[in-house]
Amino acid sequence: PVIGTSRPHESATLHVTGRAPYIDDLPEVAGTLHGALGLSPLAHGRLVALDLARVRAMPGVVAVLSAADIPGVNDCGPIVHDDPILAEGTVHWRGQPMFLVVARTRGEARRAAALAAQVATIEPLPAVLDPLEAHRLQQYVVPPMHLQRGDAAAAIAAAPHRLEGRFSLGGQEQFYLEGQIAYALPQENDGLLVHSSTQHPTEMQHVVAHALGLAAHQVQVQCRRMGGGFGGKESQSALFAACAALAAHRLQCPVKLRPDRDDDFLITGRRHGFEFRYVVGHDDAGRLLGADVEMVSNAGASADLSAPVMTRALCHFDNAYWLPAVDLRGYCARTNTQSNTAFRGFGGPQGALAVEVILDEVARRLGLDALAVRRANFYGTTERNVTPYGQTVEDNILAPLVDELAARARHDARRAEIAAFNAASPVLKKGLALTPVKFGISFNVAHFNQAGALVHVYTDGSVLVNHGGTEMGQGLNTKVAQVVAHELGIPFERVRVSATDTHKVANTSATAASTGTDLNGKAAQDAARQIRDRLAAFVAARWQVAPEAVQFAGGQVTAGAQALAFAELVAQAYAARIQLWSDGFYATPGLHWDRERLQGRPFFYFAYGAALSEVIVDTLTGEWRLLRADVLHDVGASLNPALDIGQVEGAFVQGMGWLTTEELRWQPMDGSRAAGLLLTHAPSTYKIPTANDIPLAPGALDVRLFAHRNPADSIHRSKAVGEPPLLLPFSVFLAIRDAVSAVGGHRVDPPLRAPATGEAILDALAAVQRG
Ligand code: MTE
Ligand code: LUZ
Ligand code: MOS
Repeated sequence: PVIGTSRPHESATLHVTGRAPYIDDLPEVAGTLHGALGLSPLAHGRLVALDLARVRAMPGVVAVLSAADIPGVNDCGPIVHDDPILAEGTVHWRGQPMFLVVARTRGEARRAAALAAQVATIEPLPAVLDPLEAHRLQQYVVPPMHLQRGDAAAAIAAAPHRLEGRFSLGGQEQFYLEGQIAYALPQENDGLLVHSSTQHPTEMQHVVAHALGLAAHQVQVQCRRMGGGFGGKESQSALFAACAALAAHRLQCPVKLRPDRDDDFLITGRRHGFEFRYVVGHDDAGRLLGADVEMVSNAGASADLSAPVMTRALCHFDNAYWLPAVDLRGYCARTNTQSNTAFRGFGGPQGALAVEVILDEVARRLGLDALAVRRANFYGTTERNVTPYGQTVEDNILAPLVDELAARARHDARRAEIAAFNAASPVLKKGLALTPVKFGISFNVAHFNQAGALVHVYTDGSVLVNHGGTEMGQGLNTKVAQVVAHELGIPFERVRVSATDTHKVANTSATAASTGTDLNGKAAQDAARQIRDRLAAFVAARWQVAPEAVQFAGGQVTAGAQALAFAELVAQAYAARIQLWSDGFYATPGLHWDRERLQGRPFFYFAYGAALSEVIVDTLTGEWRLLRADVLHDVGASLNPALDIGQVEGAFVQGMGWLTTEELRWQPMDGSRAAGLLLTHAPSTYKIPTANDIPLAPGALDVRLFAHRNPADSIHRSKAVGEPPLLLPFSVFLAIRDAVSAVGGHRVDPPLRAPATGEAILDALAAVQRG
């Protein structure tokens, strides 16, 4: 069978042999010019003048373009239109592009662009880097949001126990291995072809068309693959696509724009850091009775996707738990930093980690096992099963999933073993935590939940598929090819998926919110079914059988004893003038959402999972290691277990990096030369996990898939996998907290911030030792 089997990624061989072409590998058309961006040297200021003549005089420079050269709208913001492509009037963060240099070579363009600080006259304005300071100033990129159920204040007042606290959570750089890039080529009659490394070709088409004053049908955007996106190329690929297109259109020459890693860090935003303030009321069993939470996200300089990110944060504060009364307020603070954007989980991880930290504290206060407190709060199956945003949780499998993991990974026994170890080990302390995940699947903006596909069957029986989704390494094209091969009953190898292209499938959504396979798999299935139905009707008439009796499997088409090779049938159908290609469409059913009240049914279904992590912490140095992690994750009926396990492992390690080693620091506005600079703008100072950070012992990162079929009518009853497992390494963070609190005999709650760097761990240890 082709569904449910572990096929390698469609480009696996190309990836590992270095033969998978990314945009910078495409053969350059003769006459290609290269762009580089001149960046703001200040975090905030009035842009009074740009002496571009000096830049134009640099060797190799062909043109220097600024906001005034944009013929259409100077905007690349995805929802709120507050994001200039090139700065106009004001600069809002240190690194904001002010002008575009186009030169014969990339080196010449970069050397000329490096004059930015010398050629810009900027009158400094006060800059705010800290989201809490912006919050005090009531400086937001979108209006505050409020999600409420019941009377939280009354529930807290009436509760047997009350807990109050704060939690600080850092942002995260996507660190896609292929950086942002666009290559724009002028086409006949004012057309443009833009190769863009983007999760959202249609959005790139719109931004380019608006910026240049063109119609959408003049702009073709193509993306064969990305070397990772992780949300960072959902909206923020637009600035690069627009700049390359602007120069190509103006100069009528091909123009490539590939910022280096440092510029990519300085220009683009990342995961929103969050600051939480909470008050909860709970009972003796640790059940949360009321929660009053303020979430302040660091939105950066513009709105970008901050509003839907905050919506998802608010709608994932419940994580796996029934919360009878909540009062959740979300503030997207405007700061003078890069504009933060989508990153795997899209606010969900931030919101859900807050409740996990709260439950961890509740358990410690009550002297109860944290897993017991979590279980006491789980959503029910027939009652206690409505989310604060009004959606009933109909597919809850938390209890059996967590029971299975806890048994397999010997949770209770290991708790006791760790307590014994810690009692005998004054310096090295072990910690353990088991955390669950519930993650809502669908875009929380209902109309994005649609997709299209195009399936061509050629007369030799080979098949070409285009769909609206983009391949960023996650294996979407492999899964869609599996779906089409299954419908037509042909071997996987007979199906090829080609580049995503706005000239083939129109009006696509971003490949995001983990919905790539759910949406595009269904659309491709629709297209393939139409072709199969036509072929079935054709052959049924010849064989004198009912069309439903015709089977497509194993490269054969059969009805009873009659059989024909698929390729032979296709050739005959072509001769009989049967249409051998089709489009397909899908829109997720049953979704509705009231954006003002934050109520409705935003999600088609939920994906679940749980992880148990064990760490060891050196309490003298703050160093630690992950000793073992056991994961049980729900992907419904897996379309491709190898790809799904790869997604779970990758998300686990990526989420672990976010919560432990990846720290973002900006130079404070201290009057120094570096004021406002993102100091951690390269791999030398920003530490992502490596292969050495996974547990060393063989099999010690043990990822398994929960046996389950999606009760919702998803593609072959599978579930989305891209983002939900990013929440699994909450268990690593809380295991570190557990180890730190062991120092104080688990009497003191460690004030451990995230990321739990060595420094943060030492700070928390010091606080615990003070008592
Ligand atoms: N996996 C790889 N290898 N590279 C990526 O960039 N992005 C993640 C996830 N897995 C990503 C990835 C994010 S943020 C999302 S939303 C989903 O993949 C998008 O793809 P899907 O909807 O097809 O799962
Ligand atoms: N909502 C969501 C969105 O849940 N995930 C996304 O990636 C997204 N992107 C844009 C707008 N809403
Ligand atoms: Mo993923 S953050 O939805 O691109």
